[in-house]
Amino acid sequence: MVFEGIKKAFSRLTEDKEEGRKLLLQAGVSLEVVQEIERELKEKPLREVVYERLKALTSPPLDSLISNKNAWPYTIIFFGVNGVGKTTAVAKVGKKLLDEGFKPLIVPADTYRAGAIEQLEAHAMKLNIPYLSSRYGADPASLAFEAKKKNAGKKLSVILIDTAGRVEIEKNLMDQMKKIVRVALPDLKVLVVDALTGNAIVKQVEGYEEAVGIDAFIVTKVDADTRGGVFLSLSKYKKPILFISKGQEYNSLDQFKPEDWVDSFV
Ligand SMILES: Nc1nc2c(ncn2[C@@H]2O[C@H](COP(=O)(O)OP(=O)(O)OP(=O)(O)O)[C@@H](O)[C@H]2O)c(=O)[nH]1
Ligand SMILES: [Mg+2]
Repeated sequence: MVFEGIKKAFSRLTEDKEEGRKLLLQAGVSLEVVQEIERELKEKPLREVVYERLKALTSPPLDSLISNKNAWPYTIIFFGVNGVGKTTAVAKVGKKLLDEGFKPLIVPADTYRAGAIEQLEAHAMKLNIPYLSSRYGADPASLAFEAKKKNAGKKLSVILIDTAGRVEIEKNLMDQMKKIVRVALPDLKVLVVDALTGNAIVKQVEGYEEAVGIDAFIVTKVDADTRGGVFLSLSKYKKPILFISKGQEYNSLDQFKPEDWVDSFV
């Protein structure tokens, strides 16, 4: 993948600052990151600036995070705005864990959107991953609690909690998210973001960070992204990308490797 817009922007930045800046914003790089990059370019060559930013997004592999934990179940919660790919990501991570010998349990804690429970159950059944039975209107925090109780002390167990899509400014829904996190006490809080989002990513990250805190990102729809700005925008937050998702297939979940990506940008 080559991000032409960003490449062009970087090559323009030295000759025509305004034009370069505009192109970076168009490529989905947040204004703050554009300004940070401009400052860094006074000190370091472009390739280094970009590589260091991408490197800051590297995550340890998921299995190492889980293995280091003495007390299972290791609990991962997935949240984010509507339609970004949370439910699909839960299924894909579940499959990865199952393939690696862990014992995932899927928790359909989106008890809000019509069809959400069946959607996740269908994935779980197809993949042979156990799931907690859920019903619409049920309290997501109670579901998470039940899942933890069920798996207390079970070796290699990992609980994957799917949650309803919610925009960071919806106060009631964000309060509910806080409650789920308070009760589930997740080991890993994952904000799922869509690579195509553009500048709205800033509000999403900052809204969720303020409400519940974020440990890592999953970036979805990378297969459909021709701009690449999302990676640079996320680099501001000093949090890792746990996975990138590159399609609808279950095995389209990859580790983010900065060395594979730097040539896409410079
Ligand atoms: N091309 C592409 N499509 C994806 C990817 N991940 C998810 N999708 C698609 O995006 C759509 C939404 O995915 P979901 O997993 O339902 O998203 P969600 O965040 O759970 O949505 P809500 O629960 O409604 O908030 C589906 O059609 C998925 O197949 C990806 O990496 N690439
Ligand atoms: Mg969903």
